[in-house]
Amino acid sequence: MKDLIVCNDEVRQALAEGKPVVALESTIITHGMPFPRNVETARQVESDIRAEGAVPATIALMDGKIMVGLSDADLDRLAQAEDVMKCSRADLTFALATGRYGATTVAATMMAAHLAGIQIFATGGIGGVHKGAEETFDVSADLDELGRTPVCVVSAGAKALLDIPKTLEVLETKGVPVIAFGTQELPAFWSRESGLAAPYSMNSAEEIGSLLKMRRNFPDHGGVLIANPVPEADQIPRNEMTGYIDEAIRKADAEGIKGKDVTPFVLGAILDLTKGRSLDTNIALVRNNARLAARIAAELV
Ligand code: PSU
Ligand code: MN
Repeated sequence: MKDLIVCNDEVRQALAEGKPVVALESTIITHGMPFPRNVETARQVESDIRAEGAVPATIALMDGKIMVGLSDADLDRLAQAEDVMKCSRADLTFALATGRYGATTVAATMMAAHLAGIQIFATGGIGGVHKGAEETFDVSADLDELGRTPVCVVSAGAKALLDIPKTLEVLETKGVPVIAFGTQELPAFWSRESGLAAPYSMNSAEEIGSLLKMRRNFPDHGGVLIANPVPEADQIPRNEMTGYIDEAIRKADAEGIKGKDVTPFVLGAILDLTKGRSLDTNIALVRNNARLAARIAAELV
């Protein structure tokens, strides 16, 4: 395992010295945002984390290795490579064994972060139970990973293109505490509101830190999901978003999009329908999550 995980110097040193480190995923770069704003955002989010006094560790699979902390050159290679695999738990070893480039989803990033000794991970939105899952069985491996791997994931909640009530039910079944930050309501990614109460609410990084310290006594308890609402100024309100999401899902159904292609396709369709506004919101919420994750990481050192 030691040979499979390649931490860059900055991450290796921070982990050795017990400094705060925040993991970042790479599917958001390769499958979640268009070039070149994907790379600009990846760099911006890394510098947001540094500005809060933590070290960013962007995770991806390259040349048969789990890379933890990418150089500028690695990031460019990944963002511009064709045929980058979207890697969740089921795909991780396939990408490593074949030497393919793999972007890690929330699930695979949690696995890699845990192997590297990183406890906090910032992203945009998690995968969940898709609408119509009672027919398609499309339930993201992110939920299973949250149930088994002890990493705290800071997200902006679940996208309203998922079935949010069913997603909450599965998280509860798998024993994952879901904590809304600074609000009682579960945020819905582009929108601050979902119409659903969050199971729990906390108001400071310190409170979240104390929960995570408590969970260290229970190493088989899996992960924690933080749902941090997008800043007010950057949100697209729920009633407006619903129309775009329904239209994008209709398009995906009409074109027969299935399985792991659904989320990237729907995100792309929403980008067109909102004339790019959804991307600005997406970037704002990822940056907001990265800053909170860095503050939580500081509580754990
Ligand atoms: N949400 C976004 N952008 C993304 C994803 C989610 O706004 O790129 C990615 C994350 O990597 C997440 C994955 O883990 O989609 C979920 O995919 P699936 O539903 O196929 O498990
Ligand atoms: Mn899926």
